Amino acid sequence: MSALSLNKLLTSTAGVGLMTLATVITSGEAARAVSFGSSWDGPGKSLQEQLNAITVGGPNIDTVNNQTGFQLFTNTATGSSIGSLMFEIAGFAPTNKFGIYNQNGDKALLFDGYNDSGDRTVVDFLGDGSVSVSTKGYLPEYKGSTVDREYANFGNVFGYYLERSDGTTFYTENSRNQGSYQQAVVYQGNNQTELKLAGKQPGIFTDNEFIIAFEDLTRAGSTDSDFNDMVVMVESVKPVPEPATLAGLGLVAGALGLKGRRKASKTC
Ligand SMILES: [Ca+2]
Ligand SMILES: [Ca+2]
Ligand SMILES: [Ca+2]
Repeated sequence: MSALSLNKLLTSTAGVGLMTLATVITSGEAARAVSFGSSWDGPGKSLQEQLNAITVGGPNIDTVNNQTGFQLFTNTATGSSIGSLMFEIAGFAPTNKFGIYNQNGDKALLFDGYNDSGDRTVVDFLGDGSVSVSTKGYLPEYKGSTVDREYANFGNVFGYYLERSDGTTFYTENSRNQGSYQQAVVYQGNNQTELKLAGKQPGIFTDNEFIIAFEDLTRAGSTDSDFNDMVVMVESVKPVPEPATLAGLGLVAGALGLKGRRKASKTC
């Protein structure tokens, strides 16, 4: 193959990769804008109003324009992530469960139905592939009590889920939801807004922290789309592209890598 045709091939390969990436990013952009309905919980209970109510400094979080579209995460260097249950404004609050799931659909429970505002969980992503969860309750009847759970062969690429008592489960990955509807909105810390979470000291919402806000009614049925039904802040996690995006990035990286090597060899 001549240098010219190889160059053409590499350029077109890079082009395909970039096009794939562009397509994925475009679909991600489209998926991120969820429109809120009028909450059935009454006045002052919308996600925007509830976040405003705990904002003690800096700009308010904009629940519409600050949506990230993040769906999957992995751990950061500590190998451990803390989650704080911010609030649940839902009829199902006493029974809704919250946790992480992996790509096989295996679940690890972080907050049980009885957990409430102010409770916290720690997830350790262990070197043997298991995860260890330790959840502490702060309601008077649970004060000081910690529940530990272990999950083998879990891995460290995960999304967040909300599971109702009837077994209906909603995922941060839209593709896993009934009708592929978006059931969670995700916000990343901006290093400016100061929040006061239930039962905690106030602090800056840093870019290492994320708010995961779930809607517990499916859009296939009757729903208020208020996304205030289970709201949890997590930290020490990093968003990862979805599998489709990973494939696109692989194509791009491969094509660019080949181009880079070709250029390097030409220089010497
Ligand atoms: Ca609600
Ligand atoms: Ca609860
Ligand atoms: Ca709702």
